[in-house]
Amino acid sequence: MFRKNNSACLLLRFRITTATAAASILGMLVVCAICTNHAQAQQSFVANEDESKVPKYELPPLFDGQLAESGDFAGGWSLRRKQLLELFAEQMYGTQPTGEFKVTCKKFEEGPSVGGKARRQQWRVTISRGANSLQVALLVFTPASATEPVPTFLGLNFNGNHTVAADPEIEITSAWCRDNASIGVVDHRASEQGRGTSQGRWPVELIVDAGFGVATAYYGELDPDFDDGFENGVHALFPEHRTSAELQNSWGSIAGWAWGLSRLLDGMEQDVNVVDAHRVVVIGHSRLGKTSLWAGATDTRFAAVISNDSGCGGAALSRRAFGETVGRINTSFPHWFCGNFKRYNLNEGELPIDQHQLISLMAPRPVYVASASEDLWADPRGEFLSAKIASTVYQRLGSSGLQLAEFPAPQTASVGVVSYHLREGKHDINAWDWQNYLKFAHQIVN
Ligand code: GTR
Repeated sequence: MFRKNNSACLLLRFRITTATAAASILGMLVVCAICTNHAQAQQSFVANEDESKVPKYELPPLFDGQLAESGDFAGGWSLRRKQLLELFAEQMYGTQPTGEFKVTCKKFEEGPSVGGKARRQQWRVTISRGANSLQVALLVFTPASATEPVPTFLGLNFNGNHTVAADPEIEITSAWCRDNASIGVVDHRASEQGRGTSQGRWPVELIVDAGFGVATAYYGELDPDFDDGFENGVHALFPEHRTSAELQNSWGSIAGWAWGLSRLLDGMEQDVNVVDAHRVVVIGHSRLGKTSLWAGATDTRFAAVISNDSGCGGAALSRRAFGETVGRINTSFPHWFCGNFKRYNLNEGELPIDQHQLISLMAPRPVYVASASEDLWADPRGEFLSAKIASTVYQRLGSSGLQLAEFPAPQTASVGVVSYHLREGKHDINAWDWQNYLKFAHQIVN
């Protein structure tokens, strides 16, 4: 009996050892493959900007034939949506933590702005977990004439709240900023010189004149945008959820910023009573457009979603490999996505998902995908196609899809439940973009 047990034990140990060895060899092979792909992606990357060189590709389906035929599309779609959301979290953006946390919100400043047209409020949003906490300044402008809470745009900014408007009362962030002498950032510290330098991207007057509010926070206060092994920002609140050799599906920075947008929405819901938290449009440009899409997908409290020039990892189809590619983005910004996403460097065809499915996760809420004609790095056509293809889900849910049949000429905007525009010009967000976003946002007002 003893012997038998002993040999069973030995056998078990042998099996475990063999399994462990096999797993580590497999692990090493996977790591090697990732490294090789990584190295290849790094070596002399030349972006394809020639439509005729886009590889042949087949997109993963929005839903299967069974759901298409079923009499209960909405019911089936909610299950399929959950499945897609999980795939995006597992394979691309990384899962968000499940641990408990607390959000509190305290107003620290208020006054008139924009020549008296706007009311400015500054709130300190504190996200805490046990003894640790993180503070983010939320800047809110609402029309001075508003007598009730207003529908509001919420988006993160790149360089600090003080860059959003030339308003001397706006607090200058003390968080880490990317060095940029032209806006007064030296030794990673922002300064007075940056005040108002991003105002072209935040036309506060236009927005409040249209009866909307606009709220923003500096993305670096949620998570500094450099590869720090997820030691700081929101990641530091959940050390058990940090990316490690075992945890390759854990949240990257884009997921961190998106999670932060949800916490700002928590704060707005709880305390910021000048805004209507049921009518918040989440918006973002470029990497922050990728972020607004992931925020809109993971948090259906956002009433509508706008992605401006979000490109690779945002609205653009990864399989087209046009402009910035998966390999390139993972090499330049290894902290943006989860570890698993690196498996798809130079290997987009193996992705179980693609970005048209991300757009479909907004349905039936209004979604706006926008591109700029000279922003080939972000693949305008790939962004358009995502919105166009995702429209099927909107239609099946009884709403309407994108009204444009073909990729349009520059300066064309099609504004509806699924909206798309191609602005003439470069990678940026400007007043023309916002004029269309305001038209779009009117549909959530009534
Ligand atoms: C680029 C990056 C893009 C885009 C952009 C931005 O360097 O390749 O994916 O996100 O930055 O955020 O401005």
